Amino acid sequence: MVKIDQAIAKELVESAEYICAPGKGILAADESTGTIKKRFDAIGVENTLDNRADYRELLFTTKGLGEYISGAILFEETLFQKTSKGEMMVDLLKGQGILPGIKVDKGLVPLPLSDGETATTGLDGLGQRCKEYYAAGARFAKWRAVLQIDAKTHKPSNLSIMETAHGLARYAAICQENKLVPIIEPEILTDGNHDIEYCAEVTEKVLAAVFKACSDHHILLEGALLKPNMVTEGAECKTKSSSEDIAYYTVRTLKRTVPPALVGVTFLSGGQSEEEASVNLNAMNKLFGPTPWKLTFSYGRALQASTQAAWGGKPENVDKAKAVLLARAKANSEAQLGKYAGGVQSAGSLYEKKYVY
Ligand code: 5MM
Repeated sequence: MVKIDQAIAKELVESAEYICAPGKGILAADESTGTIKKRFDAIGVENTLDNRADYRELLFTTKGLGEYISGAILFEETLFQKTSKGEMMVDLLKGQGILPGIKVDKGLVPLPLSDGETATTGLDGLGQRCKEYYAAGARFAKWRAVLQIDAKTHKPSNLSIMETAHGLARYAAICQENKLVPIIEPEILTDGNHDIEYCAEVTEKVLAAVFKACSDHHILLEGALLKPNMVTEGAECKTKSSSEDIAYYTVRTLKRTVPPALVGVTFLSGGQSEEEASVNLNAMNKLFGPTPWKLTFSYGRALQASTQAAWGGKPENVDKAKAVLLARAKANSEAQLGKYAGGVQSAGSLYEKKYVY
């Protein structure tokens, strides 16, 4: 059995545990240039380098954010970017006790000879990039694989599951060798009319394959994080599950597949509204905790939608937008502790059909 260097292992464990401290979670602010354009289009902001910097400066200078957020995932541009005042973005984060993270995948391509399924790219040269990201201050990384779900067309196919598991495990090994905690993100999309039980079945199959591949690739689970979808019904399913049902099926699926050695599960929000994402996380921790791994958040849309709407690209709205971000971060922090009472101001549904970009 190949063993990871003990000094590296120690650092990985410390970083992963830091991220999963009680009441803390991750702000996923790693939208690629194309994705942030969609967010900016929705609020009438032009997608320029300066506007992207202004927006991310707003996020990272929100006073008190570090009380609820322990890590922020950045797009490569942001990791090396300065604010208008010449400060490095990563220094803003570090000043708040927030670990900088980096999205290292290079996006999706069609999986050849499949029925429209996708593969994630970015393994070539990843080791060298990880070294540069670490030198720039990153301490964890993220790689997103995307799977479709459809009983009629047998999706995800075995090929898609194998590709996902292998790609995530290879990426995780390269990250760990380079002192970055890997966030392993196999996202099963919510498109479709399937019920929650079918989602549970598929999620179980996918996670089992992912952790088998992690074992084959000698991943140090004590220095790694999983970023899965919650188990829910499809977006077009007529029967809507309660947060208790979502929590039950999600925790049951994790217990069947995720080794207790893993440090934490940091959920994606996957098109849930901000409030749903908080309430569902709260239900898991309140009704089914404690679990062997921390259950927390790594939300993109569900932490930023109201903030973006409040900002609208206007300097005079910056303080208001910061207050909105802080309120949602606090709500999710409480949800991590199973103490969220609900009702904090939030945006409506954030579902996007075919979130495959
Ligand atoms: C913030 O969005 C992340 C990057 O998206 P692109 O690669 O499409 O630009 C995304 O990976 C995100 O971290 C996860 O999907 C979770 O985000 P949500 O919005 O589902 O919580």
